[in-house]
Amino acid sequence: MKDQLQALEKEALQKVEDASSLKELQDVRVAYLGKKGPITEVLKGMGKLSKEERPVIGELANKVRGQVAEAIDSKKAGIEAAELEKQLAEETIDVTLPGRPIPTGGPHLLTSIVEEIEDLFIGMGFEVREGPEVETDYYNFEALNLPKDHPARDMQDTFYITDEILMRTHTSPVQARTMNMIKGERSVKMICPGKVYRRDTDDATHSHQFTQIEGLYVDKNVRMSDLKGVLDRFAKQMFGEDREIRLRPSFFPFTEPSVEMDISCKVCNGEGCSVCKRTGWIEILGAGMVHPRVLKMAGYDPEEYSGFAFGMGPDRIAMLKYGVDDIRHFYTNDIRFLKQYHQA
Ligand code: 2NL
Repeated sequence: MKDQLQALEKEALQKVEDASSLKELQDVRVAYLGKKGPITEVLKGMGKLSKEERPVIGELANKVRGQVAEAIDSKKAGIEAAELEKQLAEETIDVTLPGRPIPTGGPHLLTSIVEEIEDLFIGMGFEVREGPEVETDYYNFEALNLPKDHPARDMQDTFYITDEILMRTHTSPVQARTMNMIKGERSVKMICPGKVYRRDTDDATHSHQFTQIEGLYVDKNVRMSDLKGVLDRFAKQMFGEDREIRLRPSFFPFTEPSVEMDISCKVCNGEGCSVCKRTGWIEILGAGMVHPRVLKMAGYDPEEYSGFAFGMGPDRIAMLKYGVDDIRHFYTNDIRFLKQYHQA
């Protein structure tokens, strides 16, 4: 029995030695020290032993049990330490590796253009004002000399919320509201950028939602030559000091007289090319002297005050300045398009 126990001890210690994982070690523990293990089996046969032998074998069995348990515990600690080492080694962070780039955004091309135009007019003493995109029929049309039956309303069909409330078709209502607020008590010199809406079918040059910047200067003795001077400065600063402007007669219900402004073509310098459709000129904006009826509705005495106004589309200006061939690029948010215009 003694030999049996000693052989078991040797065998168990060897298995502990060979175990290479916590699972294998646990299997050894169950196999040798468990209730159905061989040591327990040996002890069951103790009844056949003599009185003198019993304590000797009992002691030996407990000693073997203790040795094996101890070997298992120390091996377990060893395996655990090794596993921790391995895990730490695997999870080592190399702090000298380059960081992953964090993608950063930038202003949208239209935002940049609008801000550039704002800065330019602020430099000439204009203030920037914004107003609601959901407007009343009164401020969007009536106050701008577009009464309910006016044929020019057809060109500015829009999205109606109710019969009297609509998505604004231009930013002029912001100017009408501002004049109304001041009630003819002092001059107004402002620009108003913002989103506007038209009931249009989207294509390369039309969008049901686009941007507009309008300008207004109302004071005593404002003349057409003031308009021409301001627009000339704008054109040169925006498109290059070597640009020329030209005013052609036009019509808007809210200005009289009305003009359309062209700039000399930058591509061919006025010679005529495909960009300017062989005319040497490119249309940039519409303008005119504020219609006396518009001044009067806003609370100004047209005998005392006069003013000029203009309106332009930053979408079109951005397309011309950067050679963008489809207005929809501004609104489909394809990152490959937008990224080209991120300034450093
Ligand atoms: C264009 C033409 C224009 C105006 C807008 C205006 C505003 C008030 C009074 C008088 Cl409150 N006029 N705005 C005047 C002339 C032309 O826009 O082609 N825009 C894209």
